[in-house]
Amino acid sequence: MACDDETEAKATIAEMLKAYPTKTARKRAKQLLANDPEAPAEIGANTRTIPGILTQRGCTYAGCRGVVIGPIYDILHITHGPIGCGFYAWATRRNLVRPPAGETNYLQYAMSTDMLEEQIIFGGEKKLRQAVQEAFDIFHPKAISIYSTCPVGLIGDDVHSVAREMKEKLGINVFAFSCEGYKGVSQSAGHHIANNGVFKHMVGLNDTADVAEFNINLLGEYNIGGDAWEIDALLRKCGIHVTATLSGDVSYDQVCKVHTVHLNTVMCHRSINYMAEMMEKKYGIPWIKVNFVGAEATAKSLRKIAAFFESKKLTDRVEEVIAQEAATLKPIKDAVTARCKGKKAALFVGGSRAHSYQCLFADIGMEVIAAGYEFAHRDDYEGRAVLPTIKVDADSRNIEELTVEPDPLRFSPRKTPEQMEALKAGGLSFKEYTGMMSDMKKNTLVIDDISHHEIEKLIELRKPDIICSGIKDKFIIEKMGIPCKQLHSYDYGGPYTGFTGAANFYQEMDRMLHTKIWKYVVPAWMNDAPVAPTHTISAKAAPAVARPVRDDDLPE
Ligand code: CFM
Repeated sequence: MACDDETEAKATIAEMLKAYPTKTARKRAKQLLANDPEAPAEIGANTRTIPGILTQRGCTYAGCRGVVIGPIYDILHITHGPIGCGFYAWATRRNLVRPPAGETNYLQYAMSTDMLEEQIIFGGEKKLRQAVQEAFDIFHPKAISIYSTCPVGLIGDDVHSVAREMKEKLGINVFAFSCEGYKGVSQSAGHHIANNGVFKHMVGLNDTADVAEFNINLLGEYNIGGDAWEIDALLRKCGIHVTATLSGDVSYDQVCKVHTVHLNTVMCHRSINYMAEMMEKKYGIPWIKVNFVGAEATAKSLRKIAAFFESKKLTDRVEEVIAQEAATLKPIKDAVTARCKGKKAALFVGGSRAHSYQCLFADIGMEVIAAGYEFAHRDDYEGRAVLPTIKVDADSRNIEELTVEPDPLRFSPRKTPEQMEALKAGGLSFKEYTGMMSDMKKNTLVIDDISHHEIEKLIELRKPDIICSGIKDKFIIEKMGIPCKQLHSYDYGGPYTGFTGAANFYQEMDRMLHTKIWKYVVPAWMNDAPVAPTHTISAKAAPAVARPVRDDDLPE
């Protein structure tokens, strides 16, 4: 049966749901769909994970401290909470930095108030105050940022008052985030909280713009594996200046002047669309969605930026760079395409890359049979057009929506309404993201917040040649004989953005798909004697498809 067949897609979904209790199956059914690119169906997204399904998701603290603000290298980040939360935020995300000589970099440190039982019972504000003072005395940073973890919210420490008090006392910028892990259904809530905090406490503090003819910010790019460096180098070649990348390899001072640029470009819509919107309302900076993952996508994004500036000089330069880069890439792309064309990939990651990385697979003729996000919202799947129809539930109501007004002095639209209309008429879309589903083929599988069980079923029924995922399922997938590429950390690889990054990724896929090692992988459960003392099962009797032995495999 062809893999784009509707019956097969629905049968796969039914098979995935079969193992669940009725109520769980009913809830999960809203999050598993056979895709229709012409009319993306409503997907259940950004809702609570069903306990026990083994989610890939992270917590709100991870989204705030770990994802959006953590990469700002010269802010001193202090986790207010038990030591485990601080420890697990220590250098675990590969957001690389290369500060200019003489600049400070605190990213190698993990600072925590090391909250103990005593603070849980009697309150932790005193210890937080001491920690901020101690950190200041040792490091003298430009800014200190405080992050609340779950117990802080439960006992009610007022971290914001401590921040205000210490800001006044020390004379540096000190601000706090109520980003307790439980605050939202995933790390996505942490992104929103972080966006609000960056906007309130940093954006707008320095009005001196960089001197550049084409001056932009790159929002939602975190320099994992050096991705932001790759994009920056490419933009520089074209003559486009980046004031700040939020928040890959970026300094506090750069963030303070992000409101001075001509244009905001948004890479990861999920984590930072709030900031793009707020900057447009307050300062008049328009934003466009870009994607520098994939050669075709990169070329398209460069052309979009050039179109905004309406400069022949820039357009010509961009075309020249695209032609040069594409020519260098072509032999690699052709060689890899010849070897990988038609191979099947599945992607389950985050709130952005499950979509953007499909462009790289398309470049080399690979087929994406299934994809899903961990924590994205409906607009990331179905497109921003659905925003007004998304129901605000109790969980999203938990997160503050800032009321933003045009700045009385600094609001300055970068283009006149007539210019904007002309640009739109010419095909440039602003404030728009069409979502993942419209770019996926009909009847491919779309699965939100996938569980381990569903991944196992996908492998069993649809036999993808490679899965892109994260650390929580990588080794389960590989023990089943399927190569797994981590798309969060890149498994020590990368960069994968721009043209050079695309070449890296194509070659990595080629290596992973063609190494012979996968043939030798025999899952442990296919050979090992069962643990159950009263039953035996031989390798011969084991199921043909590799999966853990279940109760109903065993004799009565
Ligand atoms: Fe955006 Fe990201 Fe992602 Fe993300 Fe993340 Fe990430 Fe990600 Mo891991 S900001 S949504 S919260 S592109 S850390 S750099 S890889 S899950 S797909």
